[in-house]
Amino acid sequence: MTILQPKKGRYQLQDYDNTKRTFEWDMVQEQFTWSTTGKINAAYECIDRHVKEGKGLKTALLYSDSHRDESYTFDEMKNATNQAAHMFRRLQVKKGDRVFIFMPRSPELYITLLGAIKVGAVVGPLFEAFMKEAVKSRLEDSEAKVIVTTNALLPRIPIHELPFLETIILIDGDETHTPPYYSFKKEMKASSDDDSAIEWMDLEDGLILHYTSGSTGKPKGVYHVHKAMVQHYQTAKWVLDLRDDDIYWCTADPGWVTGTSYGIFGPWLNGITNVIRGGRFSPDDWYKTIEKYHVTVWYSAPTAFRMLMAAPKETIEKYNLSSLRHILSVGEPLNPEVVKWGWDVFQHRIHDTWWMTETGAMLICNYLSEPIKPGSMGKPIPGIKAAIIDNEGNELPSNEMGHLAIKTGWPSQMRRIWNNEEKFSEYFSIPGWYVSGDTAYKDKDGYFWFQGRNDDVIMTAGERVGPFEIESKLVEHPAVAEAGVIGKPDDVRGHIIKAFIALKSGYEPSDELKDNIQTFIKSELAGHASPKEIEFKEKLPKTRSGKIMRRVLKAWELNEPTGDLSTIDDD
Ligand code: 6R9
Repeated sequence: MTILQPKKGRYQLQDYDNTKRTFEWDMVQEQFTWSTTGKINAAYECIDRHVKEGKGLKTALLYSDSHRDESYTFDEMKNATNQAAHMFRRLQVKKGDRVFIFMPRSPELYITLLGAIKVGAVVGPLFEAFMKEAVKSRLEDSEAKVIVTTNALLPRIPIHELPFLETIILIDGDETHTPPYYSFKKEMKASSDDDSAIEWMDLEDGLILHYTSGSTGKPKGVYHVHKAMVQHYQTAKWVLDLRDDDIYWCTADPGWVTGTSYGIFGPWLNGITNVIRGGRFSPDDWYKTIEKYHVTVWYSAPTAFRMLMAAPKETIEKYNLSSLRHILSVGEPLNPEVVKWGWDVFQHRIHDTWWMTETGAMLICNYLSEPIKPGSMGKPIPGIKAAIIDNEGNELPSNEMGHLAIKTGWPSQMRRIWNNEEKFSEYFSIPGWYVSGDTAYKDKDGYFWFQGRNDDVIMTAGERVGPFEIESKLVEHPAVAEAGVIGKPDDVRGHIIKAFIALKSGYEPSDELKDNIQTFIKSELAGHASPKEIEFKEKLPKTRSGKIMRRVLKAWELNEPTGDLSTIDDD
């Protein structure tokens, strides 16, 4: 596919090259309270700051699910988060305590999360789908003191096995509860909405603890500090291109880092109207949401785009999606086929962004003002240096595959892995660099191309093959909805390529179809890249954030234990 040129217009990052030359992070910090008081609170900067600046009546949150349809102004959010802060204070929450939030998306999730940050707690958001063992291991590891949850999820919290857990706040609790259980409604009613509960923090004080999506093994508690907001704020401007009148929708759940960095901090630090849609994905529901709220900026993930792409053509034709002006993607490689689809159906480029739970915010991105090479993650944001390095830390020439690494010291870089100093230091084993664990190359124009997680790269008959390239080609085949590719050990070739494929509706597995797909890859990509084996599956194992778990495909193949499956999306 050819390069997609930018549309003419004025964007928040108008001159990439010049900004890259002149920008420094300290310039951003200066506009928050930090510059006058030396202290900060990310929740205050998200909400209260805008009220103080006269935007109290602006809509902050547009929430809906199948039962509720509500909207909150910045004024209302300020009062509600202050009340939540007073509630936490009364329940003895102190600066640095871990407060976990375990519930489906709802306004209360956002209110309690920000309220806990207001009193200086380190918040830990958990996907509602986690079962008992997953919940337990995270609460245990973090020594959580408080959990906010719902009656329905309560059976999954083994309270008696968690000595540190002192307080359980039930969103749908009632007057009859006795400690350690508290009713959210009752406690909120008893709380003042003044701002005296706000704890003023240092830039390096704890903000959030995200247990990673686990696409590579046991979940780790990635610890971020308040200073991360500097990068959330700035990338939301440059990359999401947010402006005052935007209606912004990030489809991610706060249980995943995208759902906090860009579902909470990025938009609200910029005072933007934020759409939250509860419930599960369906193409109709998603298009309806864009139409209903006149969404202008939409941040989602390849897995969702692929599902929308697989829906019948008539689905999209029912809706008016003309409000959209900017579409972005994160979480997995964005197949060129998906970019092409986006261009055809929305007349917009889909902008890929690359980052990780550990990096806290976007690092390599495509921008409205820059050309896009479909299949590439784009170029580093101003203020960070990304490179492809070898095992010794030498930078590799363009087009050579190696470790994707970042020069250390960006604002939203993780500061610790909770309780795991050793794991933390593994990321920094090459002095001066953060080593991401992803393999990539950089082309002569400075664009980065994702090749795979380090352990996903396949060596077959002496050739190094990135699974992503083959998967992208596979999904171009008319019968293929999704594909996951692994290397299967082989005595002769080292590894052979095996593809797991979910078919689009209307197609049935058959040997002819296998042949046809293999021939397709041979003629379109390369003989050595064609999967020697193909297995059809109803669906592929994916994390809740939509990443294909190649680790699980490998374990299936080798009849090995699949390891930690707490983050698998199995409904
Ligand atoms: C934000 C997030 C991080 C891993 C990362 C990489 C993969 C993310 C990507 C991408 C290709 C992109 N990843 N964005 N791969 N292109 N644009 O996803 O965080 O859940 O921690 O995952 O996801 O492998 O290392 P997290």
